[in-house]
Amino acid sequence: MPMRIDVLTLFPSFFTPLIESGVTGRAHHKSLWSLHCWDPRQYVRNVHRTVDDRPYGGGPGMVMLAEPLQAALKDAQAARQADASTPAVEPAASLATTPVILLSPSGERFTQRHAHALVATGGAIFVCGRYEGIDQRFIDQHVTHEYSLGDFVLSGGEVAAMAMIDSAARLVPGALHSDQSAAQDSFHESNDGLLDSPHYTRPEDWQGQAVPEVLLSGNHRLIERWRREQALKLSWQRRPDLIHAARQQQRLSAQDEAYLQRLMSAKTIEL
Ligand code: 9D3
Repeated sequence: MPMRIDVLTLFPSFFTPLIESGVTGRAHHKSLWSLHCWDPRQYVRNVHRTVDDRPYGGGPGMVMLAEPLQAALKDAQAARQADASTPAVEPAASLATTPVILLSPSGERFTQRHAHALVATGGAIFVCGRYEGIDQRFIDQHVTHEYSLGDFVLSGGEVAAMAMIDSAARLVPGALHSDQSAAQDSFHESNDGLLDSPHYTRPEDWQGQAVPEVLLSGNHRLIERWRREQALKLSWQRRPDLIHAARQQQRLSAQDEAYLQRLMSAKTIEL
């Protein structure tokens, strides 16, 4: 199922790297997904092409007008509808079920689970805010989901939208060279939601630093166990929440628990 992404943005040029470069660029070239940007400014008739105005009630900054955003949204929805009624595209990408996602610092934190959901729905329409924000009435009328990248301040929604689109586009079937790469990622289900273990390549000795011996052993069971323990150790050190989540989902074996026990009782973390 080809995924279709539509973006409402005052800065369409931000998004070109996604379709030109890297994994997402190659997948786009293979028509595994498509990207369509809609600039609200193009829907304003006055000479200044005004897309913002001063906030009612006063205060700093400007607020994006509802009307140009709605006009852009209508065209995006109509284009998706036309796309969905061509035989090549699955009906799953239809208007009624298409999420309208607002990028917002007040939104729910975006995770790998949301990236998978984006692929499953056949894409979404992203709404990027600039200035202090968007007229709440547009949000109330049209937005179905609000997502944030995390607790830091961006200049607008574009960079957040790019991150989310990137995370979804690389999951589209056929986008990655091997299905194993996605499966070994941090946060992916088959890594039980743990952080990734460290990676090494040539040379065997780099500036006096050796590659861990086990990786040169050729013993694949031993290597697998070492990587699992590295993932457990790193997650325990940096993201104990991921250990707790994996335990709650019963994704930690008796062997994993024994290793974690040794970690917690060790005076140093050389294990
Ligand atoms: C003064 C209050 N600010 C809210 C924290 C105003 C404000 C800051 C930044 C309003 C909008 C923005 C622009 N940010 C986004 O549009 C945004 C965002 C972000 O800033 N951080 C993390 N995720 C996201 S998703 C969209």
